[in-house]
Amino acid sequence: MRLIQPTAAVIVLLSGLLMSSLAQAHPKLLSSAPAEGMEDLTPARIELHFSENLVTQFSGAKLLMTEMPGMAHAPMPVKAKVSGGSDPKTMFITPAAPLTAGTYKVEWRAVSSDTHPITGNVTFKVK
Ligand SMILES: [Cu+2]
Repeated sequence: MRLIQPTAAVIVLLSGLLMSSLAQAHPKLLSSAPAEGMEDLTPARIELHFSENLVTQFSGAKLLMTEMPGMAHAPMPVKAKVSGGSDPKTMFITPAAPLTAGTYKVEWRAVSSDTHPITGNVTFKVK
């Protein structure tokens, strides 16, 4: 009994440390260009900057148009290529054609070393 108690305490402590290091490994969106809620001239590409290195084969994004000037409509997918940057914390979404005026939403999925997918979105306007 004397030996078991400290061992159990050590195991609890170690699993606590492991959980917190896993939680820190979840990618967070630090910034984007265009930024959330911003209005921009047609961006050549959308950049997402995360807190962790991304596993590119499991990470991705969809680009949707949600509104034309003065008219909301069902989200329409916009053809775009998703790629990683030379910085593995970066994701680029490059539209196949210049974006026309309207509201757009990027729905992203980011996976880093712990393999748990984290999702989020960024909305911006093109004038
Ligand atoms: Cu995780």
